[in-house]
Amino acid sequence: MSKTNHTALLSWVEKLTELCQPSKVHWCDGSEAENDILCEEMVQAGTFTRLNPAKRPNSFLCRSDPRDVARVEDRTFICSADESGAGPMNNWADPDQMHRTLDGLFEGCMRGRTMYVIPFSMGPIGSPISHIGVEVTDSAYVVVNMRIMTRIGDKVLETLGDDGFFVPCLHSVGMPLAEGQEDVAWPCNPENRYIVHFPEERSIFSYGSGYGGNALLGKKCLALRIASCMARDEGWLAEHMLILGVESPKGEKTYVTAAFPSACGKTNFAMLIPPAEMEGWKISTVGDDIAWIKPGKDGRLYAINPEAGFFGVAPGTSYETNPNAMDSMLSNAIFTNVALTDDGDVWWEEMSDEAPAHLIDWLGNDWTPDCGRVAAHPNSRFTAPAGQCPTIDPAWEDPKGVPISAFIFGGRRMHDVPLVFQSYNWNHGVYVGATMGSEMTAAAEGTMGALRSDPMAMLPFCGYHMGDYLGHWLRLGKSLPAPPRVFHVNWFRKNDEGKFLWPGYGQNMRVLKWIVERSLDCGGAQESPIGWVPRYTDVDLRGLDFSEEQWNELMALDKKRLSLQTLDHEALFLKLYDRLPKELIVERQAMVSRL
Ligand code: SAT
Ligand code: MN
Repeated sequence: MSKTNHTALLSWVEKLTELCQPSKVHWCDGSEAENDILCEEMVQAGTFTRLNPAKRPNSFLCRSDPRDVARVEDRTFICSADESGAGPMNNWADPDQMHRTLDGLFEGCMRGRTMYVIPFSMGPIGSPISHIGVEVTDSAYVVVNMRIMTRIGDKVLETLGDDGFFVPCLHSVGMPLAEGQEDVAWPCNPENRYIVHFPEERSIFSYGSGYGGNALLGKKCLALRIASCMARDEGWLAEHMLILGVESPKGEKTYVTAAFPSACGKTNFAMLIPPAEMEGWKISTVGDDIAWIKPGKDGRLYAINPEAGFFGVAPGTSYETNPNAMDSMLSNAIFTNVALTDDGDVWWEEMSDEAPAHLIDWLGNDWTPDCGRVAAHPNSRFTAPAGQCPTIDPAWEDPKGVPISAFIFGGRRMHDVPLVFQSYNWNHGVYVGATMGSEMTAAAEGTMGALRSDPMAMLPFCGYHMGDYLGHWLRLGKSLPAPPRVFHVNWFRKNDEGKFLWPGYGQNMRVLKWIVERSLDCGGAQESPIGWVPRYTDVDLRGLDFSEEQWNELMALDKKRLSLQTLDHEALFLKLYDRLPKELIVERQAMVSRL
C-alpha cells in the first residue's frame, strides 16, 4: 500500500506496473522490520549468506554473477535533446529512439518478481540542499543497499508531500521469470545492459545489471550525472568529492573537499588519522565520495554529503590502512564479492598480513593461499552506514551543510607532480582541476602507467558537456566574494628506484595542515611555475624523520616534463574546443610562460 497522495508519483508507478508486469508491488517504508524480512528472503533464495552474528551482527555476504561486477561505462548513456549537450566525453543516444528501446526492454521485464518502490532522499531529509528520488526496482538487494546508502521510506514520502519534485529512477535486473521458472541467486542480463540518463527530463533508466552504481541509482546516476545538470541550471555544484573537517588544537574547525580519480584512496583520506606527534589535530568525516555544494546567503559555499553510507572498495582496506572504515562495517553491513572465512566472517586481499588457510572465494569455490587466484574480486565492496564511522562529523547531517574553505584535487602521479601546491587564484584552480589526471594502475584500465586525464574526477560522471561544466565552475567562482582556495596534492611520487618519496596515509595530515593554514591566509609559501608551494620550513614535519634533501626531491619541478604535460592538456582542450572557456586558454598560456 502506498502512503502518498502524490498524483504524479502514483500515476507513474501505475504506468510502470502496467509496463513491467510484476507479480506484486511493494512500497518500501524503510523500517528495520521490512529490512529484516527482505534480508531473510534473500538468505532463503541463496542471494545472501548471513555472516556469523557473533563476529559481524546483522551483516550479509552476497556473490554477484561473475559477469556483473562493476559499473559499465560503455553502456552508460546521456540522452540529452541534442548530441552536443552530452559532449565528447559521454555516450550520447537520441532520446526518442532510446525511449523506444527502453519501452521494449522494460515491457514485462518484472514478470514473476516483486516491484519495489523506494522513495529516497539524497541528503538529510528536508535540507534545502537535498533532493528526492524514487527508485522502482525488481531487486531486493537494491532495496537493502539503498536503505544504507540513502534515507528511504515513509519519512521521504512525507517530505515529498502531494506535489513535490522527485527524480524518477527505473531499474530492472532484466530477467523476467516465466511461469514455474526457478530464479538464480543473482539475476541479471549482461548482454543487454543500459544505464540511461535523460538530463532534460531529469529521469534515469537502468536495465540488465544489479551491481553498484549501475543499480543503486541515487549514487552516480542521480547524485552526479543528473545532479550536475540541475546544479548547472540552478547555480550550485554536484561533485565527485569527499568532505572532511580539520580541527586544530585550538578547536578551530575548517572543512575541505577533495576530488581524486578512483583508486587514489579517497575513503582513506576522508577518515585520516593524524600522526601521534601532531597532538590536538583531529579529522572528521562528512562524506567519502560525493559533495553537493551551494552558495549560502553569506557568500560562502556550503556542502552536504548526499549519501548516508559508504560503498567502498574492500581489497586493500585494513586496520593498518583505514581503521575507521573497518570499524564502520563491524555490523549492519553488506559485503559483495568478498571471500567467506570458515568461521562465517569476511576476508579480502590485504585485510591481514597473512591470508586465512582456507576460504570460500568470491565465486563460491574453495580457496587456499597457494591457489594462485584472488579470494575477493578487485572491485568487491562493503556497504556500511556512515553513522557507524568513528570519525563521523557531528554536523554530517546538518541541513545547512558545512562551510567549505578549500578544494583539493589530486591524482596518482609517479614522476612529475610535487606533493602539494596551491593555485594562484580561482581560475587557475579550475585549470588545475580540469587538467588533473591519474596514471593507470591496472592493465585493464588501459596502458599501464599512461596518464588518464580525468577533469575534476568527473570524467564518467558529468551529465553534460565538459566544456560547459568548466565554464560553470568559472562563473560560480566569479559570483563569490571570496571563493575557497584551490590545491593539488600527489601522495604517489616515486624516485628513480621506484620508491615512494612520501609516507602518505596519516602523514598526509601535515599537508592538510598547510592547506588549512593557506586557506585561512596564514601559512608560508613561495611562488613557482605551477603555483604556491611550501618550503621545507613551511610544513610541520616535527617527529617525522624527513630531511630537507628528501623534501626538495619530493617538491622538485622538472620543467621539461611539466612543459611536455601542457601538451597533454592541449589534447583535452582540443576535444572540448567548441565550448572551452577562454579563461582556461589564458591560464594555460600563463603556465607556459611561467615555465
Ligand atoms: O559502483 S559505484 O559507481 O557505486 C562505485 C564506482 O565505481 O565508483
Ligand atoms: Mn566514486
